[in-house]
Amino acid sequence: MRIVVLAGGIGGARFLRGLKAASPEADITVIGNTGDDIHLFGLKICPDLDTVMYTLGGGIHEEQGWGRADETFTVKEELAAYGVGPEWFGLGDRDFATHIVRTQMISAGYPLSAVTEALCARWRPGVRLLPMTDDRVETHVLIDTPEGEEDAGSKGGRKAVHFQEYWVRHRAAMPAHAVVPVGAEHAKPAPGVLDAIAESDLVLFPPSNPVVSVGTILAVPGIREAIADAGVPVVGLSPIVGGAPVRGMADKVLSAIGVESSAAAVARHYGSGLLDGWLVDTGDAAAVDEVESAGIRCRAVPLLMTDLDATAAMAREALALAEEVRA
Ligand code: FO1
Repeated sequence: MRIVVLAGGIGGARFLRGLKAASPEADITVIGNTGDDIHLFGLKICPDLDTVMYTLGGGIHEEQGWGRADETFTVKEELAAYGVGPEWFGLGDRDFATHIVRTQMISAGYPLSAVTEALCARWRPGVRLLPMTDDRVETHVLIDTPEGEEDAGSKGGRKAVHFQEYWVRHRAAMPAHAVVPVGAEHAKPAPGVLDAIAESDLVLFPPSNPVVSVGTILAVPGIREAIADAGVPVVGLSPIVGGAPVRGMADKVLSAIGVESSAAAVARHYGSGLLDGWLVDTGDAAAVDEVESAGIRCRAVPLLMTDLDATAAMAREALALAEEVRA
């Protein structure tokens, strides 16, 4: 069974652990979001690719869902001692090595897809991890200019900040007026992405952020069309449970694109042109009829990834719904 999974950060990576447990013989290709990428201290950082690689490779900081376990922050402290910021993005010493190797390889001319393959040779995540594109795409968020932060980028009392600044520095505390994957319109799918979709037996949308993770991957020209035309079941799992994101702040970016934070609204946002099946949490069983009336097969099952068994059960439900749709 060849499965393609469009994954963002923490939710996507945790779901993949369950999928591997539920279907150990499956050949899984992960198309990873790179819109969260940020350049700091002269290094290219790929949060969503690293979260998948560390989570499946056994190096993740489990409670955080990002960064390495057993971290120290000596380099970060020394940078701060030189007054070199930003301090709000927590890069640990072990994590720095990943970004140094990545940046070194990119500077030597390797595309991000080759770099990711090289890093995964160490971590052995047990899936093929492809960046959505080798081109530079960085999500920016339009916010009201914070007090005293007017700068050249400010216009009409608003400014665009890098997604990580909005997400980590500001904790998404203020409304996002727009979310823009800068560069997406000129980006090409990375080598292997379109082939993996065309040759797949199933495409899954894990409970990742529908705007800044799955949405960003779908914004790369050609990917949405390839999935819609693949002629295989496309099944998603709602990241919204009981009207709120299980983790993270997806509601903030959903409102930016005018989508309410509900399991049914996210399914409708993806649309029946893309989605064949949608899993909602048992607490959202009332949404099943609404989703089905949108032409998307829907089931209510437990969707909280409380542990590996719970996540594997969710993955099995998604595989079962895919077979129901395929029939
Ligand atoms: N998230 C935080 O909330 N605080 C941090 O300081 C932080 C640092 C960080 C460093 C490397 C990395 O790969 C991820 C990091 N994240 C941090 C998480 C990151 O913002 C999110 O994982 C994704 O961008 C959203 O899925």
